[in-house]
Amino acid sequence: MSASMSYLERSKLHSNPTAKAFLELMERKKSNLSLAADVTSKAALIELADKTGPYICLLKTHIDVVDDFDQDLVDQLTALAKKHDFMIFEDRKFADIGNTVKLQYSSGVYKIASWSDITNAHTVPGEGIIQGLREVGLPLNRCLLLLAEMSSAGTLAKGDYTNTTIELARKYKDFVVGFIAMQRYADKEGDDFIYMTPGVGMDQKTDGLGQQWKHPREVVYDLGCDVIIVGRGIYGQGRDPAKEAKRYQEAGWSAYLERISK
Ligand code: S5P
Repeated sequence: MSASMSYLERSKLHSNPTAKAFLELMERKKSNLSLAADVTSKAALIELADKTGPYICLLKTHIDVVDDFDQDLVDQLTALAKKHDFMIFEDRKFADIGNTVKLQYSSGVYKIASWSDITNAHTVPGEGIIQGLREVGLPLNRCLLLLAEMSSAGTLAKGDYTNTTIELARKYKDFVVGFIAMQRYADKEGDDFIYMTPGVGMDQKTDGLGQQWKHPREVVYDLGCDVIIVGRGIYGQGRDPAKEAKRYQEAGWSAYLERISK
């Protein structure tokens, strides 16, 4: 696929139903913004999702940082996803052998596979991690992103590691629909990966803990990525989350429109 195709055109190229529906949703909602909702209470997470809901295509959670997690939180987030028309991405970053990740994905306190449309995994264990997650996720119509690169300073995910990750994604295309990546990679015949990029912020460059933030236009227009993942730029201290979410939605969407018309 080419970076100049619309999300809607690209939705037709996907066999995975969630990837297809996600690309359609982005076009319908005119949003390529994912909120990284890294807050530690159930009430704060629900409030943030409700306020930013009108502007986002994807709510990205770290469910294990919520102090008072319970099934009602999942029910409320799922209801908000319906109300505002967004999907849910539990940023679990699985990193174990196939048999273990199957259990971590399906069971335990969080039962991630039962509610999260999209999740992600590191490829450090080799392809067994994809096989394990796929056994659980595919029958539920879920899909997976692979971490091909990271946004943090000094990341080891680069070079051969990234290239092998791309090859693994090609091998399991029915389930692996894209990457966490910092740039779009060269396509091979038949590729259509969804690129989601964290480390996006318009007001600051770093957080003092290795995070590096880029402007949405650089990410979507210059580097060809599809979804901007924004956390503290939206809900950080003193910010109005709805106002900031709107600002990031507009910046991300106008960079996309500019890209597809180049
Ligand atoms: O390489 C990465 C991958 C991810 S998924 N770098 C990241 O920062 N992330 C996640 O994106 C991270 O876990 C956090 O939830 C979000 C970035 O948040 P922000 O507050 O720095 O915008």
